[in-house]
Amino acid sequence: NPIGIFDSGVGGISVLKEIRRLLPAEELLYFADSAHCPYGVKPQEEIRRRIIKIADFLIARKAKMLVSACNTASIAGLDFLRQFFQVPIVGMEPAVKPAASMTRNGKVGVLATGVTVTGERFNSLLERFANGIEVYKVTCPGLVEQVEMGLLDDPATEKMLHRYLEPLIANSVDTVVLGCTHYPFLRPLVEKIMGPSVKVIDTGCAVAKRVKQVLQEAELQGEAHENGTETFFTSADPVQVGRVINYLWGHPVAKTHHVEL
Ligand code: DGN
Repeated sequence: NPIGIFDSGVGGISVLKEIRRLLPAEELLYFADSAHCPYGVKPQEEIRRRIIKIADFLIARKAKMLVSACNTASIAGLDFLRQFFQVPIVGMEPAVKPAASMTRNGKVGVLATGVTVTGERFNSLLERFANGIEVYKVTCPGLVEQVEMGLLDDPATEKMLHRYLEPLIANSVDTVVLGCTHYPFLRPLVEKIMGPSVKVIDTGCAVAKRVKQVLQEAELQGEAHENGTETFFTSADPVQVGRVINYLWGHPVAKTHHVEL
């Protein structure tokens, strides 16, 4: 049976890539809720309504496990989702703990959506792991939309990032957390703007490891086929979203299917 992975849009493909790298034999379903993107400015109730529908859809397609490849959805609704579904559910959380142990000057920047950085789960991360560390939170309106359009290397995207990263540079932050799954696609730009002495971290790889571990613990690993498959779904225009998915995934995807939820 497949693993069901979802995000508000195409950002979660950064996590999908890590999962594929660690689990080459698994069948992967990916749902991009592009018609309702971005989640980062929506009320919690609305995000919860969306992810319940998506989870229902993926479970109906026999998903043996769910991965919320979206920090916003994870912060807003992971515990909520767990009340309704029996399958294991893995979610994202900004890499506050690794950042706190990596910083040398005690100054860390977190790039994430408004919902993520105001969420209770995020505050509890800060309380648990970032004692004595100065954490600069930066919400980045418009950045997710640039990635949704596949504009990774665009002058407008770079300009926007410059504006968002400026306060971090001004405060001599030495570690930057990419707290939204869309942002790893902008890592080269972030690194270019922040300069070589600043560390940039995200949680895609850690989450993929967790997915593998949970599968093993629950004895849910797939048969060792030669190659797993990926199937892509979107709530928006499949041609347009499919084009960006192809670009971000790195090689052509057979087809992106439209699903109205
Ligand atoms: N990719 C999502 C995240 O990790 O938070 C959110 C993007 C959005 O919908 N704003």
